[in-house]
Amino acid sequence: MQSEILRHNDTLLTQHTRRYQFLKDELEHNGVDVDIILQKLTEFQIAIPSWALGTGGTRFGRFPGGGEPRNLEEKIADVGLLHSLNRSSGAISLHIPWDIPEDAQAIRDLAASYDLKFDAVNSNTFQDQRDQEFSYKFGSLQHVDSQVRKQAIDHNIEVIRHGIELGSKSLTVWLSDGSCFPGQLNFRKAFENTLKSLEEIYKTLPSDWKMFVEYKAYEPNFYSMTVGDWGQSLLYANKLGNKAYTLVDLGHHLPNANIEQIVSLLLMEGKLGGFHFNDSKYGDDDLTVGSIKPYQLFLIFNELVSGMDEKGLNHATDLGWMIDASHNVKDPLEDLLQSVEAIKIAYAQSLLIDRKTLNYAQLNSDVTLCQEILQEAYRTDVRPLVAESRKRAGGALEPIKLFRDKMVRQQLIDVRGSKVMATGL
Ligand SMILES: [Mn+2]
Repeated sequence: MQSEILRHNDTLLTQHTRRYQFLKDELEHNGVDVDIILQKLTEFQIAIPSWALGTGGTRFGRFPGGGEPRNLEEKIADVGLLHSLNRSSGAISLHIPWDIPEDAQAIRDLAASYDLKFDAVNSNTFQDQRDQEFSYKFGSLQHVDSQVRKQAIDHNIEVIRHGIELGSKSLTVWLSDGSCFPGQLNFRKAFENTLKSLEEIYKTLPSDWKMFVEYKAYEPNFYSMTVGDWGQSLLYANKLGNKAYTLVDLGHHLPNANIEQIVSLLLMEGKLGGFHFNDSKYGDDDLTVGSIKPYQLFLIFNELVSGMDEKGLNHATDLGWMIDASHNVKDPLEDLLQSVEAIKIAYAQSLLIDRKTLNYAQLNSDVTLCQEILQEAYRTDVRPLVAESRKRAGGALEPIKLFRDKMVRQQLIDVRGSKVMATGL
């Protein structure tokens, strides 16, 4: 692939250089250190979840596009391919039990051969597995029956064990627990049961691990969710201890929630642990990042960068960054390339915000100037900057173009077949 990337970059080099030089001159004229921004862009990696490599499903139907990965090894190969194209997808996030590694060392070696790390491992107590004794129909960690809770706790501990074998450093717990009808659940009891269960899991976390408590406003439960919003997640994270954090998934809020403010306050409290990127129009739509609300994504990155800088955090490594999207109509690999690109664009724009002047404008309650500063950054076409950082890291100037020119999907179909369906949502 490396020689093909070089050839591809050569054919686009003249055009790219012209665009990049124009932007660089503009930015440097405004006092921006372009090399520092390129460096930050290169370091910023976004993990790919193993369940996003197949065509996503809805509860109505699923239309696999062919060439989907048939096993964990092929999922790793797909993420490796993405990473070779964009040099920004250097980690994979596994889901247990869909991706149980049979030979952990072999899987580790395979991932390393693609320059991939293992991001958070994800437990699953939102489905019943064929061989499990008790059902999660009425919840898992919240369940009224202690035997069900114990089964769910043991599963999470097993997930941590798999993660340790792979070199992962965090566990993401997302619970579908809640209720569909008023009166079904004693809210306080459900919270207490969930907290006690999480404590049991937390106790087994290695000292250098983090636990992410992901919230979601609704679905599959439609009356209450036991970890329904950032307030509830923060309650759990605070009670559990300093290895527990809140995880924000962009699709898990009620409509029009001010996610950037949530992010800002969680960072202030030192409790923002990780991030799941996607986009949505109505609910948890799992659409391509930046496809519906790119300005919101930029405003979120504004708060992320501002909050991380205030705390002296490393943008690339101190929080967990992952895509969590998977839908029905696009080639999943092209979709992921678009998502990563959208994230990098929003990140680059947020690095261009004139924070000194913004601070001055805020202190003077100069509302107009505040908006001008934000939109000056947002309306800068930073694509040549993102492409330049990718080129310097050995990636392709236009990953999707190369993916198509090389007919990668057809090659995958030739090897894997047209009727395969990857495990996933
Ligand atoms: Mn998520």
